[in-house]
Amino acid sequence: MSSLSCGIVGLPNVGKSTIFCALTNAAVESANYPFTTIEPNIAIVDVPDTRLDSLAELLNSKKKVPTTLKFVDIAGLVKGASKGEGLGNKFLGNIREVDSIVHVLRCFKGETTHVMETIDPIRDLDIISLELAISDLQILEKRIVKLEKNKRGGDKKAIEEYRIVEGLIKSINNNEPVPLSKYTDLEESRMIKELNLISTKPTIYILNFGNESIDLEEIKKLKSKIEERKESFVEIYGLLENEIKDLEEDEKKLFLDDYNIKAQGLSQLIEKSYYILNLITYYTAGPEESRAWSIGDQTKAPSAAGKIHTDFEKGFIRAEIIEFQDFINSGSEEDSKNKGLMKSEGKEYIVKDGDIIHFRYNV
Ligand SMILES: Nc1nc2c(ncn2[C@@H]2O[C@H](COP(=O)(O)OP(=O)(O)O)[C@@H](O)[C@H]2O)c(=O)[nH]1
Ligand SMILES: [Mg+2]
Repeated sequence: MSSLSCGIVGLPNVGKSTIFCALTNAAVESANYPFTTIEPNIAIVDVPDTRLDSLAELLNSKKKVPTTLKFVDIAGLVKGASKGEGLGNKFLGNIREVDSIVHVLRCFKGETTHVMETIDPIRDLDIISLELAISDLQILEKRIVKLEKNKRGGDKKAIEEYRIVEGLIKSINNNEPVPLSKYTDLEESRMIKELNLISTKPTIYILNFGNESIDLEEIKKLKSKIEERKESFVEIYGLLENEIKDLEEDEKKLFLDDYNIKAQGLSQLIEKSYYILNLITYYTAGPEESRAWSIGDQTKAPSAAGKIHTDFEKGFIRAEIIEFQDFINSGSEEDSKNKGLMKSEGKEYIVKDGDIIHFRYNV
């Protein structure tokens, strides 16, 4: 099973690797994957899921398998990366391969040097966004030259794609978010997907605080800038969370209370990263194993079944579904069934977040 990936990006010395390290070694590390740190810079972490916890507890499941996300610690980009500065092209290539972007902004002060000398996360955000945008523009401009030729030959597809690429160039040039919702047509969204643009990947920002951080006024400005971009952020004390990762839960809590930090940023980061990927979760549940499966929003039952095994999709007959709350209230599959709370759905059924599913198939 492959997990979707989140690439951690930002300038050098903003705390990316510290956050990555806290992620890989924290309690959230996936117990179901023996080598969670596949390569030094790739880690698979469990997505916290209270619904799965309840199911596994109710059914006394021997095994509990949450969904996972892959985090990739991408080396720091610098100003001029899109022109190849500081191995920029290689790192930009790595960013092109991930499904979403986690952009770390340094809000902590301290002795660690900063490539731009001063601590200014708004400036940093602009520097990185600009490099990412230029890198996308380079791809789009190459593409448009090619399309121009095919367009002259009267190729209908080329004419259509030309129109899309032109629109994308315009939005990126204007420093606007790419209006993905405008391209609802299946063919349009396929064309856009194939371009693999960084600008079309969902982004989440990490405001990385420390013992000493930038002042409240600046934090406020930064937050509203991110909100203007219609993107979201998580506040993290990266170094601190990395230091307390091995403590017991109650010790951790004491520590965080001491610093007056409410929730742990790391778990928030994982939850939000999952959310922005537009994923929903369905469950299979039983005494042997309770398991969470992630699928895209609007996925039909056979394709959801295919996540478990290709045979489930090929031989799909029907899906027997109990909604999460009904299952919990009834206490078991049997009791839900007896109360008439189990629905039988066919090939056209669109799986909903929280469905507990038993697939019937035939091979
Ligand atoms: N004072 C302080 N130092 C930090 C914090 N986070 C990271 N650092 C230090 O900054 C340096 C660079 O951190 P690192 O995570 O390697 O940054 P990266 O280059 O973005 O991967 C290291 O020496 C860290 O110990 C923080 O919150 N506060
Ligand atoms: Mg690093």
